[in-house]
Amino acid sequence: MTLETPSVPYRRIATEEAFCPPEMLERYRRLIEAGAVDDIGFNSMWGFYLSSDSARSRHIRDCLSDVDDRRLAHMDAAGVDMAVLALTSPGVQPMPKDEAVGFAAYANDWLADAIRRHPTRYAGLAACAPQDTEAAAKEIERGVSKLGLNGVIINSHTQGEYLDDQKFWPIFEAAEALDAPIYLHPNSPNNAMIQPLLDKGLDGAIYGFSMETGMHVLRMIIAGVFDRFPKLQVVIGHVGESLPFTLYRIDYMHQASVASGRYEAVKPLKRKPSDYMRENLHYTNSGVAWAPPIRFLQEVIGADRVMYAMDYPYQYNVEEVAALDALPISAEDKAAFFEGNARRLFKLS
Ligand code: 1DF
Ligand code: MN
Repeated sequence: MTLETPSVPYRRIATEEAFCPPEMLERYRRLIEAGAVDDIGFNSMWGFYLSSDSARSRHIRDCLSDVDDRRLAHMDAAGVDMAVLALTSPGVQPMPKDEAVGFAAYANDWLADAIRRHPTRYAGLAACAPQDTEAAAKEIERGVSKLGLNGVIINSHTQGEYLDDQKFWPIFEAAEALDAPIYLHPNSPNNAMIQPLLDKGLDGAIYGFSMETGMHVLRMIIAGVFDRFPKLQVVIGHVGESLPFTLYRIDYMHQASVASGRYEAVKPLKRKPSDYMRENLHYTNSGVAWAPPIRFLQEVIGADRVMYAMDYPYQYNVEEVAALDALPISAEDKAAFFEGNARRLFKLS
């Protein structure tokens, strides 16, 4: 295999790479046509990507389900040695409960087959259906222990519900027990928050995704998820969905809320919000091939928690890899970013 990008003293492992079995887009099409999903963001985004004739939409449709020649050629052209694949957002989460449980298992089997065909190029995350928490915990166990998957993908809210609700905590229990990280990937903002974003085209990856997912992580921290599951590791993309930039203010205002007793839901935590952000979260640069926020993350969080991601096929730009190869950081931090941190966290051999 010859890479078109220069050879470098590390392997490039991309960690937020989307796929889906072809049947999933067919199911999305049917659900949308039947008006069966009460989710404005889902209907808007997938209604568009499934019907639009734009080059971007066609690229997304063509690439998502190809985990053989086309994707490998794209990875080769970009110099990506290995991709950690995850069921594209919002995965099974908008589906009716029973359908979601069945399709998560199907998608995990499909993914495991792809990894078996290309074991040096792919690893993957297990999907689950939070709609049925007990089934989700079992599927996580099956995905990691039996299929050999490397973690869990959850595409943020499930029909407007967030994982800080204790009914979902068996999912955390399973992930923590298996030492399997949970990638909390964006979803469109739910119906209660999407309208003023949608009005100006801000609901998606441009801004709404980060708002929604950053809020989801904060809800989990505030609810005490990491006091209850201290070994749990959650991965967030898009340079931490912009959260680390406001870390000082989050600590300050959280403490102020606790001290003044303003909110019933804001109870004292064992540690500061920023402590969980440094010890229970890992971060990827997905979608952000830009040195300043990556270096900022490495400075305030730690270079051992910041990993490379491309966000294929939504953001496939070969030049971004060269820009990241040129990051003005130490050789050691760069190797950790592209390879070492992902190897350690996802247990890649
Ligand atoms: C988009 C972006 C869609 C990302 C995604 O999944 C996604 C997009 C449906 O641009 O519409 O994962 N992303 O992570 O940036
Ligand atoms: Mn993504």
